[in-house]
Amino acid sequence: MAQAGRRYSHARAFPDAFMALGHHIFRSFGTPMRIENARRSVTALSTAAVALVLGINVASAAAGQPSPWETGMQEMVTELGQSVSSFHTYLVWLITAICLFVLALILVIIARFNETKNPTPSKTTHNTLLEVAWTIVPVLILVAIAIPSFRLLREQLVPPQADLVVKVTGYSWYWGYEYPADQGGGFKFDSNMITEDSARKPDQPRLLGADNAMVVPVGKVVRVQVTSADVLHAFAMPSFYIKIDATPGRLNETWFKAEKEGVYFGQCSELCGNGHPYMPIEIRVVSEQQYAAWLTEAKQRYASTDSPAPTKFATAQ
Ligand SMILES: [Cu+2]
Repeated sequence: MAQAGRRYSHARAFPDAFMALGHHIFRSFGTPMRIENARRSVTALSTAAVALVLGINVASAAAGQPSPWETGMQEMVTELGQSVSSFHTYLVWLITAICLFVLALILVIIARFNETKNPTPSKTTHNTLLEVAWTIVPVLILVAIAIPSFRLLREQLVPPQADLVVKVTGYSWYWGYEYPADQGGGFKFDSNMITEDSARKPDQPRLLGADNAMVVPVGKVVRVQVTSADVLHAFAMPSFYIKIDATPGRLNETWFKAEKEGVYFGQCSELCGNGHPYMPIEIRVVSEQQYAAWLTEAKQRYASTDSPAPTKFATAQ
């Protein structure tokens, strides 16, 4: 479908789903259609409409980074992210149903109770059953939203027992990562955006690739402690469904458990100054063996002589 849309020269100007929709409408006016064609068009139309409604990109969204004309969320690689993504879809369906219901009511009113059809309006002012119903039904809808919503919020805000703690510090305008010594680390390093196109690895998109990535093992609970050394920043990784403020003088905390190995990209998400768009976050999720190898290598590469005492994260607050 997305391919069909791209045949037009102005295809780039609209999201794929929208183009596909336009393409099929255009075709249905332009040529006499046979029944199968009509049926196929209806299927394509409804698929495009559903894609638009659900915010799903017809050209599927890639994990770890944004893709052109993506309208939905990035593919989630944490269980929490997947739950939130499903919750989002559930809400869109709910909102759609409510909108269609209200639209239907308005249309009925326009058709049946206009001045011509209904010249002498009824003087009814109260209807107990109706009034109870339109109070209770919205309450039930809100409860149906609140229960899964608070469950997800709790899951997000109460971190499980961590396998690994990483301290992240926002600077103007780069990130610093610190791995505690009692977990095989004992080093810290800075992570800057790679500015030279030629210096980027093939899997690093422009403006998102960092010279030193944060590396974590797959399937482990990683607790991220976030602070800032100067102004407000925010540590955000869309594929993990995390975003938390980096505030000077305060230690914030979030967590994730990445289920899939890969390279994931995020950005500072608090307007922090003129370098704000140039402080990407790159997280490489690797196997445990690769992580162990990286730890050994990182300890030598980032060996620092200025702070021999290991950082005590437990007392950092
Ligand atoms: Cu920032």
